[in-house]
Amino acid sequence: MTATPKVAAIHDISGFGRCSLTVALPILSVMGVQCAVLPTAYLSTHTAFPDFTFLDLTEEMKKTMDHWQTLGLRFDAVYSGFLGCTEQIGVVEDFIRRFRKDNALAVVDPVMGDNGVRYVTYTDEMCEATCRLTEKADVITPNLTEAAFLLGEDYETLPRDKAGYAELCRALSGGGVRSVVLTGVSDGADTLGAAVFDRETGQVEFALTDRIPGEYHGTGDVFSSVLTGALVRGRKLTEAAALAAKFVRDCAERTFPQGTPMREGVDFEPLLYTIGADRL
Ligand code: PXL
Repeated sequence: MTATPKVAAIHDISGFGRCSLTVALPILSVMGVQCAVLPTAYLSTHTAFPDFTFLDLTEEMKKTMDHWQTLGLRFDAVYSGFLGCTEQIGVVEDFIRRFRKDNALAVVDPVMGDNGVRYVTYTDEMCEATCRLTEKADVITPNLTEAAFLLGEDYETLPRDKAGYAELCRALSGGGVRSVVLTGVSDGADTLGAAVFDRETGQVEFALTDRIPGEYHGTGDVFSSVLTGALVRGRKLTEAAALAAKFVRDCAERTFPQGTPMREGVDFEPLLYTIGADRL
């Protein structure tokens, strides 16, 4: 029996709204991955709801890390996402330095915005620090908005074809030192998925599915969580991206006919079994 891999997930807890830790934890667990959580903030809902509450947990993160160090904990992957303030970017860098096993992966989802717009809690300073954090990563999972921020380009004028996405991936890879999974890409109206630059092969491949209507909140987190789980379970990057793209697509297909508000995310719970550890 091989040991269950351990991932440290560093994201906020949004109490309601299906994103960040409320998707990462169930997804990693069902995939047969032990998920330790280091919450960055507690919000009543994610930031697309009006009047959300926000509790920054930076001090608690630092205390938790000191405690975990006394226990000698080490992780097979560090997986970060939505952060609460600029200081936390340094805290995540410190976490990667202190807690990753040799050859462990640092998966950084450089969460900053979507649809060309920054999330309301993200400042210029946080975005600059997030760009710096991506330099410590083995794999980054930006959407097109975040890619524009990382590259200092205009979202509206980013290329929207396969050759262009391949160029973006290469630019985001920092000269090929990190793998890039660029999400929310399409090669026409009917497809959606990711462009994948694998630093091991130096190639860009695509993980596309048919496009289901709807723009659900938190699907970036669902995608990156499945990707991370599949990677620590030994899948190649393109296979992991294909599994993640299919799961998001299947969840959206199940959700759309229900007519639930997009901000409540995808109805992923009944489909968790499809990515269960026994199927990987
Ligand atoms: O899905 C990314 C995300 C995570 N956490 C919070 C968010 C968002 C996107 O809006 O608001 C709190």
